[in-house]
Amino acid sequence: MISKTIVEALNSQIKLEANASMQYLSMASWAEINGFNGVANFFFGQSEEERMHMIKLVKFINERGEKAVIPALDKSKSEFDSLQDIFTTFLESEETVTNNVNKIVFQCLEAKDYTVHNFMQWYVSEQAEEEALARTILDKFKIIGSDKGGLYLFDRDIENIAVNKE
Ligand code: OFO
Repeated sequence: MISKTIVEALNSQIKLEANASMQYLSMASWAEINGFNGVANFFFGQSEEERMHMIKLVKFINERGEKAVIPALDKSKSEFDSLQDIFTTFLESEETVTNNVNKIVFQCLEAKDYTVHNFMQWYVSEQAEEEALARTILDKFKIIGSDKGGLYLFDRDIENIAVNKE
């Protein structure tokens, strides 16, 4: 039995993962249209991952005898100024998700719900990895700036980052 507060908190996390999945799909589509196929593949992959994170929560809630709520989603951002803008949005999105994960972990401790606390540790690690990835990529833009050759090479190299992640 999970407390009502914790069920609501977990359901809020479903919405954030779903929002992130759609946001990354929107970014993948923008990159594809603008000729950055490497970045497009990267975000198609990220979008799938976020969907998987969402489903993991849905199953966990339902398997514990509670009810997962499949939410209406926020409208994703679909216009971007540049690749740097895309990856800034990526980091901001991950930070939003991390804040909610941390909030839930705190609520679990308050409620002495160590089972959900344990389940949420997977999300804590995942968020640390994804924020680090977003920051590493954004650091590269400090070197590249808007140099076209640099952006071309970046788009080629990010496919390797995407492959290495799997
Ligand atoms: Fe769901 O892993 Fe980041 O947001």
